[in-house]
Amino acid sequence: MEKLIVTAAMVGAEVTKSDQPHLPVTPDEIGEAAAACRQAGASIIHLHVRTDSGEPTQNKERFKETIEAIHKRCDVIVQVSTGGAVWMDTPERLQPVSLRPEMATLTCGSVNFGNEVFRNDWQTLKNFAVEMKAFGVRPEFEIFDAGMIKNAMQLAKEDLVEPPFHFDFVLGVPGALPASAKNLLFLTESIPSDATWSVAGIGRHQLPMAALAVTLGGHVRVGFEDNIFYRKGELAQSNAQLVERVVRIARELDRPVASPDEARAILGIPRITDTTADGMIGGKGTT
Ligand code: KMH
Ligand code: ZN
Repeated sequence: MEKLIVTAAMVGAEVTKSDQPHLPVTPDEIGEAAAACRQAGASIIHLHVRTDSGEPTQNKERFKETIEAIHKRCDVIVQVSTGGAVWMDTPERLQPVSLRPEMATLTCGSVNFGNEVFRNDWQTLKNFAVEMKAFGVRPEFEIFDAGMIKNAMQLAKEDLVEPPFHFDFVLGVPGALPASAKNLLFLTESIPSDATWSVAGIGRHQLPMAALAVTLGGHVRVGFEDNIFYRKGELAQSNAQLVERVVRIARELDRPVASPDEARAILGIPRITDTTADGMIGGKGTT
């Protein structure tokens, strides 16, 4: 089995400080939390950012400042969210892609999202793929329901995305595909055999889905975006605490954990060490 890639989804767009007092919000808080997750074994940070008052935003400058705060402290792969929040339109959601981060998410279809609808029609998918290709950003396909795999493969057929492909199965969102072993196996068997995948279980499903992925040879996403608890009735103390637990499980199961450079090799992302004119380290500079 490949080494295990652990992604920390530390912020998200929905959780508030009143839900989870340890939620990192400012660029410095996010930078510190990323360094702690890296120390614990995470190699990718799935990144959302917030305004000073804690609202989700896709503001390019805020992303730039936050990515700098992360890379000042550690060498993780930054994967920017293009999902943003459900009410955001395409231009707003796409803003951080022009910073040329190493990765960005690409949600592969529309889905009910609790009481809301997370809209990603076919034209939106194509726009996102074209933009990511133009800026040399590696997409991670976000799969909330089984039919979304077909859309991802259609993007490939139209040459809008290039292999190697990496999928993230987000399971257990109310209104989308439930988190179960059967569903996870079905999804893993529905993607190309040379693709890589991770799983993000929502809420109480985070831990069992992570343990399954460790044993099946997949990769894992944990963090407050998907789950704020350590166990039933007990809030987690930090994002790093959730990463540490997965790393302990992997260690017990003899699955070594990937460093950021090892994760880059597994995902086929070139290692870029340049410090660009505007000081971005690890990414590919800004426009
Ligand atoms: N906040 C969700 C509506 C992503 O980051 O790409 C979408 C989301 C997916 O979080
Ligand atoms: Zn997200």
